[in-house]
Amino acid sequence: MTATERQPTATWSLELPGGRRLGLAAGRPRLLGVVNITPDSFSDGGRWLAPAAAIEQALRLVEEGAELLDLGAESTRPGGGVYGNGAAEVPPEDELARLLPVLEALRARLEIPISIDTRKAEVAERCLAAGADLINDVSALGDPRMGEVVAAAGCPVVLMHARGELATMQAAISFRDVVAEVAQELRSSRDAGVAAGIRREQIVLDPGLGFGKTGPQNRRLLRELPALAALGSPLLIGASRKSFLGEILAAPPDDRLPGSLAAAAWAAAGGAALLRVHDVAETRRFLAVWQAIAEAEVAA
Ligand code: HH2
Repeated sequence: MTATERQPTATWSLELPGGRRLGLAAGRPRLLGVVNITPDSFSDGGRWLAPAAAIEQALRLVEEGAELLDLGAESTRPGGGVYGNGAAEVPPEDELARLLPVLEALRARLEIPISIDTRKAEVAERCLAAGADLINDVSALGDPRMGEVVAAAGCPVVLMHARGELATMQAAISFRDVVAEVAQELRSSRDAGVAAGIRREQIVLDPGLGFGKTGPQNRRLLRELPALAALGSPLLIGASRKSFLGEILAAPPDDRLPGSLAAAAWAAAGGAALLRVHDVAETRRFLAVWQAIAEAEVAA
């Protein structure tokens, strides 16, 4: 094998509710379009809070090439760093009041998988009953009932790495070897999911860029993603518009696209299977060229 030859690609087939399937491949990431139905998300808080605005934004992202949608109704921007005290906690009934009208309208119109970005088992359960396909849990089963809810639905789940509480996690960051420790803690989260009755093949792992990590630690995780890909589960990467890109570019969240694209390239090269992005059209076009170059030797 020459230095430029590609390794065989790892693939997965996740089972969605209703017997549908979601095929994933390492290094050929599918795009998960972010719809923040929140007043306070770090990059677009308040823009899509009204159901009609959120629905329109979701349909636009699908038009632009999103292959999945990620609906969230509670900002998770961490406290203790650039975001001050971090996001306010949202009671489950408020989270559901924001999510359900949008989810129901989109479910009636779209076939593509819809993920719910929530840390609460009650919210996950109600949304799965209303037609959601998978759960994106940034607390990796922090709610003691989440494992049971996901296992009962049989749906896929994203388990994201984070340490400590959202409100303070940027304040006391301490890793000796961020890549090794995140890998070890993701493995433990996956084991906990399996112990709760979730099938291992339904678990997606995410290093949680920006969650309790410094800029250099986020960058190291991206550069050394193959070490996390070696865990054998599909990887989701959420780097889009994050402050570790902004601190290099000296740019506000809506002016970080070049950084988001650089991160997307590293994520794809490192074996990501899913990218969570705000700028779907641009990322789609960027990755089309990146992919064509990456696979040139196969076609030429
Ligand atoms: N990042 C955010 C939210 N959810 N989920 C996963 N799996 N991975 C991530 O990196 C991730 C995530 C933060 O981004 P955003 O939703 O745009 O902002 P906010 O949390 O302020 O709503």
